[in-house]
Amino acid sequence: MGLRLPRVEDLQSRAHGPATTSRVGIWLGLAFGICFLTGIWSHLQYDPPSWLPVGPSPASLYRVTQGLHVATGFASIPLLLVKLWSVYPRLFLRPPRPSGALVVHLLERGSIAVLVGSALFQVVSGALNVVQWYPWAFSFRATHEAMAWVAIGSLVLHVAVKLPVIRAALGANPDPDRDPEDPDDGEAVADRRTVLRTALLASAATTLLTAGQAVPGLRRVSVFAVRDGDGPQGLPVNRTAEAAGATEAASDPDFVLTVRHGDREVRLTRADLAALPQRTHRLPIACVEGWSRQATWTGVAVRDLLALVDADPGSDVRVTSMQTRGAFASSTLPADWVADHRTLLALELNGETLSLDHGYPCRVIAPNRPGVLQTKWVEGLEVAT
Ligand SMILES: Nc1nc2c(c(=O)[nH]1)N[C@H]1C(S)=C(S)[C@@H](COP(=O)(O)O)O[C@H]1N2
Ligand SMILES: [Mo]
Repeated sequence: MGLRLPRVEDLQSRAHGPATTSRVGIWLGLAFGICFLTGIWSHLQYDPPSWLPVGPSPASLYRVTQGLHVATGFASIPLLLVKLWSVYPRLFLRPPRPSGALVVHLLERGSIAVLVGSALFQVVSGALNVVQWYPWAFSFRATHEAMAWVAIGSLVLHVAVKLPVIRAALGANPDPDRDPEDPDDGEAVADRRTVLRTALLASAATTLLTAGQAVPGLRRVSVFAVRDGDGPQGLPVNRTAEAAGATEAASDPDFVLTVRHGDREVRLTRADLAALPQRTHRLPIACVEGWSRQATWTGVAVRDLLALVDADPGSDVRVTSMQTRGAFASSTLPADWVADHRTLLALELNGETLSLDHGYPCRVIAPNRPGVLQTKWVEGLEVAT
């Protein structure tokens, strides 16, 4: 017996085929759609354009959108795998003979390759970002966003092309591939149900095992969560002072914060900051990696600090930190956030002096902001002109 490439017919199990593919496809499309929209939202929230109706309220909005983004991303993984399994025999379809049909065939295959490639890239790069492993040289954020457009574009094209097949598979006849003449067909339907049930269960399990990092009641269930909710002062730490190379400067007793507005400048020691009127607010840290946690923060409102240098509270403020290594050493607080009295330069967390890893001597905490922009170890605030 000679060796030969398998043919589609060799690989047909009873659960393969459009009925399975379409049903998994609906769940996958839903998860991917939510993941796409919340992802674009996150991208916009990093640097809100003026046309975007987003501000400091509601304070937990980003917590919800980013929690959904990461949860639906993880939910997609088993669905994507099952969907690929349900169609893989088609990889061995032989191209048609007439050359016109061949062009259409190649175009269709090409668009599927782009869709599968970009979808796999999104879930893999997203998952690796969550575990903070960056085995690549490109910018995660820019690439993940660009590929999101490629994936959603090819998905829309794919659904449009397959609409007749999807319609037939899901159409008036609830079990379109059931042939009443064929006694075996009841089993085919049962097989398909098993595959679908397994896909949904695996997807729900993946979500449960990770989503607890954002949903308080689930924390104990979510053994796969990257942040279990533990950390000094009841809050996980994303990057320690040591990792950011901030330990030395941040623990210097001669620390001063500089607040600058044009040529007006005020320098404040930590004792000076503690002597200013203090405000306390309950606000979440909502990391882009999906974990989030509420905490009680006490400190000086950024707008009160601007008043010391006669700056309008409706100004953008550039925040710089003492960090010497890695990204996110600085951020810009947009005017709408600065004007909000809940936007703090925090000195205390959950009733205690900030620990070094949470940003001692002072750090930014603002409502409805991506975690990466809640800058720790702050040494400078400068009104942007
Ligand atoms: N200077 C500085 N601030 C930073 C970071 C950083 O790497 N450097 N990480 C940010 C990220 S990604 C998050 S999620 C929050 C987490 O705050 P926490 O470590 O106090 O929980 O801090 C933010 N502030
Ligand atoms: Mo983060």
